[in-house]
Amino acid sequence: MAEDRKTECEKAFPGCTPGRVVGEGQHLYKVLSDEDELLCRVSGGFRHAAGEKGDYPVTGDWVALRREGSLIEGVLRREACIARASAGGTTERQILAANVDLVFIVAGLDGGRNLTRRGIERYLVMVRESGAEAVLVLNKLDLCSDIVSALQAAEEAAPGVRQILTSARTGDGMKELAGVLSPGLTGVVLGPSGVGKSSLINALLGEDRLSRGETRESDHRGRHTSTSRNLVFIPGGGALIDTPGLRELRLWAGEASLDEVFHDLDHHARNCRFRDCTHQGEPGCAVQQALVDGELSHERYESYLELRKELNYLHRRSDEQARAEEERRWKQISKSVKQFYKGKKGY
Ligand SMILES: Nc1nc2c(ncn2[C@@H]2O[C@H](COP(=O)(O)OP(=O)(O)OP(=O)(O)O)[C@@H](O)[C@H]2O)c(=O)[nH]1
Ligand SMILES: [Zn+2]
Repeated sequence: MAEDRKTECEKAFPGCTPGRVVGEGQHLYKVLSDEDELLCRVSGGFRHAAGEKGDYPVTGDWVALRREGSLIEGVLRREACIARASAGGTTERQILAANVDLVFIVAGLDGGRNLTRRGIERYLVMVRESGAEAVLVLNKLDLCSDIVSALQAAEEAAPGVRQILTSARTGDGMKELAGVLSPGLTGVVLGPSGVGKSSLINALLGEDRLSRGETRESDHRGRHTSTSRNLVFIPGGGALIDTPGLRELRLWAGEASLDEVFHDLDHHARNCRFRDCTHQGEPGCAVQQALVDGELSHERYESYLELRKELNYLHRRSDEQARAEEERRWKQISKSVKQFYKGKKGY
């Protein structure tokens, strides 16, 4: 148990003990403390104080626990969080995992749709936004017929990002993977369904803790089997959070994270004539020049534009929502004021 969490917990929530959320279900949280693992709910006070969904605990959170009644009284300070834009009507930040140091982005080397450059780039923007460190795990090495091309594609999509080749089936690369996750660190495993996230975690655990689905041989896609997020401890190493395959990864990130992931493009963009150059035909655009000179690939450029378009849309949407919310609040206030004066007249 981290000592600083104890101090923090005692200060903010006297009488409570700190614990870590190791699993989530409907309104239920599995919380591990120094003593044991408890199935908890949030307290009435917590619910009262909580504003939005994002205030509720997620896997990886440190929480203040009141043991009598198994109640969570509060969420302790969060470090790097992995988040995406929620699916559905309103656009909100949805936290998938909290207090994360490392993110293992898993891709499959078995062809099909398991190693797409766009997919990797999207995850990288997500990780950059969180502040955690990304590690690219290229799994199913045993099924790969052209390792050189696969590595080249991965390097193009994720320049400068650490890569580890693994096979959960044969055990290749597992030592290197385990070595990255030192004791005290928390990692999260992200990637599309069927790339072998659960298999990798099981191989690290040395047992079959998480259920596995069988891949349909015909289309390389695994069935969606994992249902909730779990945090497990790797023997002799750190902790790992398993997420269900993210089918719909809608980004929640700022422009800066995009520019950092596309630092190769951004490097050219600094020489554009106009500071607000969109790199889509303005005169004196250094990005266009880099494309002509072959210093930047068209594929990379297209990826960048696509992700930027998505982020612009996200930012517009959340601005609109914020404005609508503000308007609604003011209407509510002026209504209350009117009612107040109406009431006064009656006296
Ligand atoms: N040949 C081979 N098969 C693997 C490897 N890793 C995983 N698999 C198989 O791929 C399929 C999917 O593996 P899972 O571990 O369930 O994949 P997942 O990413 O956790 O999938 P979701 O739970 O749906 O997100 C299973 O049939 C595994 O046995 C590997 O390194 N080599
Ligand atoms: Zn430009």
